[in-house]
Amino acid sequence: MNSERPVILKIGGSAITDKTGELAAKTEIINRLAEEIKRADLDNLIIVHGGGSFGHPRAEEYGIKKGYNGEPSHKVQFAETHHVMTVLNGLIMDALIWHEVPAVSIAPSSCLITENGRVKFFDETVLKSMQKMAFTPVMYGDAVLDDKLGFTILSGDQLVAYLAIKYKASKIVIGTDTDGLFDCDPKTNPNAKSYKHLTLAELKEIQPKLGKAAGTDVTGGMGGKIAELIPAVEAGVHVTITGATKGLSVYRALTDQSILGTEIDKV
Ligand code: IP8
Repeated sequence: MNSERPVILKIGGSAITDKTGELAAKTEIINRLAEEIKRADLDNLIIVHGGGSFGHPRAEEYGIKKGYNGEPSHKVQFAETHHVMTVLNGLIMDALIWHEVPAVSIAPSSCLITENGRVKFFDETVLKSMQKMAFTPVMYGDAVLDDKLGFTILSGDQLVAYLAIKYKASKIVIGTDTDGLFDCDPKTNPNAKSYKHLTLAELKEIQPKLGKAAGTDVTGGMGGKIAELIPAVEAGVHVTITGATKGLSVYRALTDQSILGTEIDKV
């Protein structure tokens, strides 16, 4: 029986895929992250990954987030958007299992329904049993059914915050493609200044200024992702944002060591 509060790791789609391409996985990074997750050896870890160049281009092209348009072909497009997420998920599962992490995939579209894009119903039965047996559940941003819209896109970040609040997570670790949050885009501005530590009040102040993603992102780039995390920070969950593309950052964050990145606390 596992009674520890969970750690929730979000692996950003921008870190594990090339978001300027389509269906372009960065398998070396996925593999190294799996190695770091194994090395961290956490009993109560929940992993959530993003869509990157798998989910986002399809979701954008087919207008999945806006909801069902009544055409039978739109349902096939919903199915395809969900399916490409399972393909990316499969690559991550391959790497985790290869590294002997007891990882089992849980598709959000099979246990969760939203209402106007917000989580309304979540059947936690399987997730809880997995946690009791110290499996590592792996979820992801997904195309999901929606009570009002027919279907929509659930971002991995909304899911992370939802799970963190529901299960009183000890912390959230976000592995992304930059070393934390910056005052401007570090990829285009060499003078970008990183935030080492932010309080909730400071986070709320900078959130509207945070940039859009490079490539297609139907869930709003870094600004949208941080907006989703704010309720978890409000609930007192510590958040660490670090670079997943650099070796050992995620391992260090998972094992409470100092990292290059941004630490966020309520006060
Ligand atoms: O990358 C979006 O998840 P995110 C998932 O966490 C899809 O925003 C299907 C676009």
